[in-house]
Amino acid sequence: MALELTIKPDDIRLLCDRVEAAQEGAYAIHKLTDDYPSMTIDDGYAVQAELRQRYLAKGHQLAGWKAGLTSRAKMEQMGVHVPSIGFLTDKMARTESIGIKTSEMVHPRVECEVAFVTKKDLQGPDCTLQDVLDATDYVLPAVEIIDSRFSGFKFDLASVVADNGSSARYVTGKVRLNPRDLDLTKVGVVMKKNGEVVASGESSAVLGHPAEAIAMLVNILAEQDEMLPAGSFVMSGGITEAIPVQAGDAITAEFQILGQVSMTFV
Ligand code: 0L1
Ligand code: MG
Repeated sequence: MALELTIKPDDIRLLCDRVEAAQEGAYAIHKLTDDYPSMTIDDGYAVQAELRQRYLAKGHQLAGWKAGLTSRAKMEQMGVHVPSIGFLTDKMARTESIGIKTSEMVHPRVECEVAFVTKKDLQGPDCTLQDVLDATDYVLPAVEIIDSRFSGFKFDLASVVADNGSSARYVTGKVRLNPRDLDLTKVGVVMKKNGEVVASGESSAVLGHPAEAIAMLVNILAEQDEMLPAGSFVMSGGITEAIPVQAGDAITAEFQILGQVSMTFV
């Protein structure tokens, strides 16, 4: 099953130029549907695929995938009703010990996520939660730093998909657990900014079960004639709403059972 496009290939490339320049230059642009009101989610995925090819051609390595907008809190926060996916590269990965530069982003926000690493290929279109659990090597805690390139973090689904689901940076914690050794619907998280609790939630907020978000991601990949190979790193989506950060902020995400992930912004 291939994407059904309503925008011509030349215009897909032009929209990709805009998104790529805004991501690399860390500046805000207006949402793509302002100029292409008929743009569909499939058109957005075509822009995202073009962006991925461009980054890979520049030598970035594909590091994994992320499911986005997978909780009611996130959908309500962003005014959309369907989850999305985006790709992750090695250039987006950050460690806990080195300050994350806010000057390289427009208006970053952080969110707590359960991440998965797979040990078997996963192929849609009928991938299920159980398929994901059977294919999971381990789960680990993660914080995603999202950064919509659209002014005021205001967009529609087609635009945000083209902007690679606002992917910007991510940090993982050290604990790795077999998914059978914990109840993945009951991982409580508390996010602290500069020592103050700013968000909290439970992993069931992610489509009822974070593995459901991974299954959804695999099924969306199938619509693009792609699969999720064994060894993939995948983030399942924010458990709480995303919290704005700026230079000087220290963030700690405390996950029940999965430990904590900390980072500072400079
Ligand atoms: O990871 C996410 O849930 C982000 C998806 C895109 C929407 C946003 O920028 O909040
Ligand atoms: Mg996210």
